[in-house]
Amino acid sequence: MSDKITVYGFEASTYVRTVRMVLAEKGASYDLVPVDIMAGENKRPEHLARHPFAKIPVVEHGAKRLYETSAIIRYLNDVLPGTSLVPGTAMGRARMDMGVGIHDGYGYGALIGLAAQHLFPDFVGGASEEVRLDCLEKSRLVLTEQMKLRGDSPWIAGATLSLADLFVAPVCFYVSLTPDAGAAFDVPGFSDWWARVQGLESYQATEPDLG
Ligand SMILES: N[C@@H](CCC(=O)N[C@@H](CS)C(=O)NCC(=O)O)C(=O)O
Repeated sequence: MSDKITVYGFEASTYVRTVRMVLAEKGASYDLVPVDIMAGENKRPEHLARHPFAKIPVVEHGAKRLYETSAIIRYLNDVLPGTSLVPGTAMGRARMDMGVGIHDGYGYGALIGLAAQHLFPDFVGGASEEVRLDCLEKSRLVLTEQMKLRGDSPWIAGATLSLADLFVAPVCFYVSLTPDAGAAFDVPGFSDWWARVQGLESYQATEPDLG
């Protein structure tokens, strides 16, 4: 495959990191074009032309352009050589899809909401004890359910790393930087999985430089 890959986003974004972790797992090279959401660059006309809902990431592969992280990473997994990040069984794929669905539907808001209370409260309308406690409770529920999906397996969807793990890991990174990490992560099975994630080269290579 010779088409160049371009990722529009910035390295502090968890969804962008998910895409970058997939690219790292596949050993693919790419260009990262900065779109700083903290500076509102995602709302500028040139980015709205790429993503009408003003989000990052957007990925271009040659002449093809994609947005929505789950679609992007499914596509990258299919077209790039290397170990597949999608399980080979129907139940494995269902577990992965549940993990991704839990993350998109409930997990991202809860975990980033919790991290934001400590790390960037101004970006979410200011710190609020009520919001912090609500996000903490929801984060624990989400991580409990992700770990129930994992069961006795090393990874969320089974024996091998999948796209579900790569969705959940970047938001956990932010929570790990907060004083609520102990309470949020104190759910059955989390510590094993988290240690495994932190050992991934793709996780280490994409850690954002927060200055
Ligand atoms: N549904 C989108 C969500 C992406 C998303 O929420 N990205 C965040 C950064 S991690 C963003 O662009 N936020 C900018 C904003 O909401 O203004 C996807 O799956 O790609």
